[in-house]
Amino acid sequence: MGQMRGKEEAIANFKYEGILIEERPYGSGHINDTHLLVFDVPETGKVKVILQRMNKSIFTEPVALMENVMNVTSYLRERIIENGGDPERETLNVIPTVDGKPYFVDSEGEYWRSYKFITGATSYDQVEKPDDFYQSAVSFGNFQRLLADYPADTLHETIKGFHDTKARFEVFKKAVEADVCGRAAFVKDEIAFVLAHEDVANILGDMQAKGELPLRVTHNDTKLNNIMIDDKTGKGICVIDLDTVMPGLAVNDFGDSIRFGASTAAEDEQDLSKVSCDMDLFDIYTKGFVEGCDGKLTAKEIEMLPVGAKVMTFECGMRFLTDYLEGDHYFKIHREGHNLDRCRTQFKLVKDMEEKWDTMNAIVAKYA
Ligand code: ADP
Ligand code: GN1
Ligand code: MG
Repeated sequence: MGQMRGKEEAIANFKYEGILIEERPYGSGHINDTHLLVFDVPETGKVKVILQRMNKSIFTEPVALMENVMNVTSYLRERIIENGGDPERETLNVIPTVDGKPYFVDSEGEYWRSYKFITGATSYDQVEKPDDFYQSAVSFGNFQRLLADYPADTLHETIKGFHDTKARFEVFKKAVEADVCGRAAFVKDEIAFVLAHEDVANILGDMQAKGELPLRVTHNDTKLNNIMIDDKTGKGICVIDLDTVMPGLAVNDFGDSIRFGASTAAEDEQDLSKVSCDMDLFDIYTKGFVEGCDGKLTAKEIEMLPVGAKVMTFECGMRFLTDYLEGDHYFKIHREGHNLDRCRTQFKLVKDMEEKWDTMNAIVAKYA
């Protein structure tokens, strides 16, 4: 009820033109509430926009988050114009409120923001054509390259320790101990799997602490459905979902893409026999990412790309399992046991990667 009213308030307070003719929930993100609005604008015709209620329990500082988004998108806009690109389609464009703010706070204290809709492009939940995956790799690589000189220390850390896998391992152990929903007994195998992989939780943090991996401005949520692919040219045109742009590790941006896009099945597939890490897709993504970063990655970073894939997949599975144990308060679920299903696909992928480890390293070596 409250959310309904909040949405109407938000619609009335953003600087929109024309008459609202359609609105519906949109996309398959796990975090924000996304809506598509369609306006009929005199002389222009139909204009679509994205309206999102930001997830305030996850992003506890929405104002700082929107400051990041504004700063990063204006920076990208300049780079895109310098390169002769189209800033209306190649980066997110925030629609301000009538009083010029990048967000709106409704009467219940919920935060809303709105983006111009990127038309003529699609965000895919699963790889349909291998080239789409290649395009997403080039786009995420380019994103990192374009932001290589961005003053990283001016970015707010929107979620503290977001990819601190070691810290997430500790949180996981606490969730098992607390077992607030009495679910631990049903997931003994999955818990044992996590505990047996403590080394995976530590490896990247340890290397970063020793200065073996540089901190860069990274996206940190590099799912295939966070890239818009042009319907006509098939090119990756825009990186979206900028909530987690923060200093991070390049290998994690690579890895998160692999865990989602190189899987032969959906993230929540229940038939685990369908889930594996496709080595052709792994190859294609590696090629695109290394090309997109265009010489910016160190030899060590390239060497550690397979580790990034394994760590991000392990971490994500552990996060899903933690959320299952804690009563599904973080990721949106659409059925009973949804987070457990998601956890199981991730652990199946980790096992599969362990079996294909030599192949993965050999593929990466080709592009080093
Ligand atoms: P979440 O953090 O919940 O994943 P996203 O910002 O990724 O939220 O948005 C969810 C989905 O909405 C995206 O996967 C994409 O399909 C769609 N979307 C978001 N922003 C735009 C945009 N500017 N233009 C077109 N589609 C968009
Ligand atoms: C969330 O927001 P979305 O759906 O793109 C999550 C990612 C996870 C992903 C798993 C802010 O991504 O970290 O990898 O779900 N985003 C946040 O699908 O936690
Ligand atoms: Mg998203």
